[in-house]
Amino acid sequence: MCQPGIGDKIGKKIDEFIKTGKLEKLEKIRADDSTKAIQELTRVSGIGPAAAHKFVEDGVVSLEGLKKVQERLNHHQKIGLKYLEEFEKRIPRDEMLQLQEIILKKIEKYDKDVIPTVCGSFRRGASSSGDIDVLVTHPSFVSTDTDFDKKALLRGIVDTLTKAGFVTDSISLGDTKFMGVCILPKSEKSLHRRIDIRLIPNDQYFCGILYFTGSDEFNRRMRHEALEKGFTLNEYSIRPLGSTGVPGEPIPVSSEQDIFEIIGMDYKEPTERNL
Ligand code: DCP
Ligand code: MG
Ligand code: MN
Repeated sequence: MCQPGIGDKIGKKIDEFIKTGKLEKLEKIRADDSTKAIQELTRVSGIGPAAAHKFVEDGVVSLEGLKKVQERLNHHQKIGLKYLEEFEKRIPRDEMLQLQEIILKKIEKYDKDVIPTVCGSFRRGASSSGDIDVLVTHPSFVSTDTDFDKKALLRGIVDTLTKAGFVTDSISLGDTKFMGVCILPKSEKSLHRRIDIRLIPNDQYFCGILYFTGSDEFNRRMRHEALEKGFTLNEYSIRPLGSTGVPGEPIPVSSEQDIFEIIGMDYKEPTERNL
């Protein structure tokens, strides 16, 4: 359909638009733009791909745009936006050691029976970490006990760390999981860091520590190895699989070594779990 003033290229585009109602090349540019926008928005802690997609659909396509619609952000996302640059910086090991010292000291002072362990990449000996993953347990908290006041214990720990000027913000506080923000108190140039504290029943502590020490790839391989030996392993327990594939009761364990032994694996130190 060549008309005077309309070249072959444009003519083809007009044909395509009339036939399909859209232009493939334009659609591709649009898709690229929204992929970029989604990537930018997911830099904010609390904004996953689904939430980012929704913002983009509504025309919010940049961090600048996001700042203008604060009222549409939930509490987690507000904190994520507030500390965006700081959360993107990794935590040097030297600072992790100082953060750990405060955590252990303050928790010990609050309740000497509470056992805290800093897990994640830090426990694997990493030279820097993305966040702080803390697991705590208490001798009188077992998974079968429904009377133990978990909420009071976790709240007590969080309050203590907040009063110390260590925890600066709470993202969420449940019965057994706190997500928040912390900083080295009285240190001028230190940054706000993401911290998670999980309260784990005593009988599940070692499966919890194993899981939250990672790496996630190491966990995948170990779970796979467990299955091959007829066990199912997760962050709570290790259980034998019967011939029908139905998991039995959790096997009692009193160390990480026990878990490796049950599976018939050589023990791996946390520093050997960097897969
Ligand atoms: N984990 C897992 N599978 C996931 C997420 C987490 O097995 N999908 C476990 C293994 C991780 C641990 O939880 O090591 C902590 O999760 P992080 O995301 O904090 O990962 P790391 O601490 O290993 O790395 P980073 O330094 O980035 O925080
Ligand atoms: Mg971590
Ligand atoms: Mn983490």
